[in-house]
Amino acid sequence: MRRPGGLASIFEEKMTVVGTLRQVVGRTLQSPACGCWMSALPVRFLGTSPRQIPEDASFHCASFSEADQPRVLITGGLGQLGVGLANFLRKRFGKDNVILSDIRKPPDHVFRSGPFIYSDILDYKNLREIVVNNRITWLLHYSALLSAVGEANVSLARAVNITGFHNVLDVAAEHNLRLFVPSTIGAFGPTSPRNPTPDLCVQRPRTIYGVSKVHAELMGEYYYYRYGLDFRCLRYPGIISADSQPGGGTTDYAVQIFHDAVKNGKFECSLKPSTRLPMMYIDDCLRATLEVMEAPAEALSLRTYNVTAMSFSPEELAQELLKHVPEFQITYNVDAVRQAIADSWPMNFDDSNARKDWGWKHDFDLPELVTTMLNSHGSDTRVAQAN
Ligand code: AKB
Repeated sequence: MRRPGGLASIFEEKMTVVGTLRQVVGRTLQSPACGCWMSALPVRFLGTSPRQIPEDASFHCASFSEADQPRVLITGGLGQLGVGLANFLRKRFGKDNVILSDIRKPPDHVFRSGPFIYSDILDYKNLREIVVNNRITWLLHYSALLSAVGEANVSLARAVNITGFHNVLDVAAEHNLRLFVPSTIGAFGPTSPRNPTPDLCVQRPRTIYGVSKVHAELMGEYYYYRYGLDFRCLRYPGIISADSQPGGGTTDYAVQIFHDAVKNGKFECSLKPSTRLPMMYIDDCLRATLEVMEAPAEALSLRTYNVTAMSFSPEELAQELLKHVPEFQITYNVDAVRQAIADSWPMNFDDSNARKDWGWKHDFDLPELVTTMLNSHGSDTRVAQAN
């Protein structure tokens, strides 16, 4: 807000801003983690969206007492991971402390399993109202278009993955939330080292999905250094789950193969037999997410970590499946868009920093994954007959 006082005072004000910015930039470049000193700054001059950052805002690392249970909001809750994540977090923090949200109507079992509300991340006021009315302290932001579907609808992917994320980021900063955003192996590209891919290296993805995720990683880290926002981010590999289907990803074949193997005994794969990608079973993914959210701030040397559990190709997965379903057949009908995406992604992911800093350790390797996935497809299947 501008004070009255004519041109002279505007000039004075600008000079103060320039001076303050010089100090801030100096300190930002030197200053490590906490960022609590930011509370002294005239933030109204610094944010790009003054509507979203009040004059008297003070940004601290955590706004809730650590003894309290967090009040959690999950956006994009009806995607592949949201419902499982809500159930997992509810076991830990209590049913009513975890709110699932989406723009779609939830199925009955989801609606009955705990709080569900409408939230549209493209509507800043709607998001803010939810955060305020429900006293949210943790926001886990899962709304996004995935890699293959993003290429088919770039403008929607840009709106949801980038514009929507800006709203989330500003609401999180304004209300001192701990913000989790999933990133992905898709945040790397053909010029990144692919075997293995470390946390810090060249990131030049060639999909709108990847570009939006690099953007989220950088903006989140910027808000952390700049405003002390407690931003935490994991780069997920392909996530494999039995109960929920992914929508429009390049790694989706590794989920679909189980459905088709159990139902029909055969599967047509959209990637070449030797296409190696990092993967993880959903239980490991949910646990990694909670662990990084609960990690003490001083343990985190990074704000964005690679995490992985295993790495395999379609032919290796098919070999493992054959041990349980001897009549299983895989054929290949390569989708050029998905193949080009997969060929630009990491083959193996280096997650040693996550293991060192906050003790990340996966439980499920390839044999364990295949057994668990087949078992969760029920006992009246070909799998049971094969066993
Ligand atoms: C996709 O394939 O797009 C996602 C991912 C690896 O981020 N599953």
